[in-house]
Amino acid sequence: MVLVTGAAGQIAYSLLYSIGNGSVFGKDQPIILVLLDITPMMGVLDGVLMELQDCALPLLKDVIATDKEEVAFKDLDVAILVGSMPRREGMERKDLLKANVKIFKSQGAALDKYAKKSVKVIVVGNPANTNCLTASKSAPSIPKENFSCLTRLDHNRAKAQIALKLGVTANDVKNVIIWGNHSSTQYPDVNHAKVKLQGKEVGVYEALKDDSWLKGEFVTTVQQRGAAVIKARKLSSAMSAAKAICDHVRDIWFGTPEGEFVSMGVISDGNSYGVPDDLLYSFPVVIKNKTWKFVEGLPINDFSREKMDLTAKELTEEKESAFEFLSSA
Ligand code: NAX
Repeated sequence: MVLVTGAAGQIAYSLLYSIGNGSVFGKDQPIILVLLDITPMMGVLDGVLMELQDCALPLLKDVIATDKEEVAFKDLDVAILVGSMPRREGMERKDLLKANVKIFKSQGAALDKYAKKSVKVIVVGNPANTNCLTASKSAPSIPKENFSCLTRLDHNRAKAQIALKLGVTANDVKNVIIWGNHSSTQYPDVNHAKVKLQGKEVGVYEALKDDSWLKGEFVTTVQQRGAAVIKARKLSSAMSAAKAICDHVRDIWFGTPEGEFVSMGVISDGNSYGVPDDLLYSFPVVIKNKTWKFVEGLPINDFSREKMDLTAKELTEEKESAFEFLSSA
């Protein structure tokens, strides 16, 4: 059982087909898809349901479309929480956070009550890190390690920028890191990244020989890529977001390749990379047997340290505001 929320939205429109055709959970894993959206979107959701049926996907055993949490969260193996309250013009950051705390508190409680205890929860809806933390805090019977938020799109953007610059494909670039918040304070770090050039693995700094680009334009391009897509498309990233969700969930399900790590927002333990305890922060992780572990012992230089602390500070502030709303909601 796999739930996608925000199922009538634009990311889901790309995502549902990939889940249904076996690109995420494998070509021999039958799937029941549950689609949740809010009541006013039920008409649109009906159209999505019809289209999914019309895809005639052999692995898709059933599709359930609903606006009820008690139906949507029942017996789930995986919950992909895409739906959230979007920022409207003139809306204050705090008001946006407050509206989302309400949604993710309610969905966390529904996970706690109805889903399997082994459920893997992936939060995409923004502010993704803090929404993920809110859901986890509202689902105390589910291990907090089962919750993660999407920073894989940022990770993929970083890989792609390096690949473009070197004239290779994204597959030839590995071990980039996104640290921190899925926001413009995130820090894309390629100090530990490698690129395959003429069959040999080389460090990205060594391969590019352009430190000022790597420390300047590269970082801001990745940080602001979401805004650049909105400006150009008049809509936010959807195809690339759906692809990143597939990468993220597939790695949880099947593990990361030997010698490679990926970025995802997970709960900090206070002992890793100087990040304060109990923050939902994006780290480099490896995954095996559906369990993630921090990549340990990477040396952090002063340039990185400063950027990692800055995004931690933003997340700490978001967390404090969210917790205020959480206790008063
Ligand atoms: P859309 O506005 O197209 O779709 C969102 C859908 O969520 C709508 O159908 C809406 O009715 C539904 N929804 C709202 N509240 C809900 C609730 N309480 N329960 C169930 N459904 C609810 O947005 P879309 O482009 O699909 O983006 C979805 C979310 O992903 C946004 O919050 C967006 O900011 C976020 N993103 C996060 C990314 C990440 O890397 N973490 C990248 C892409 C994307 O920007």
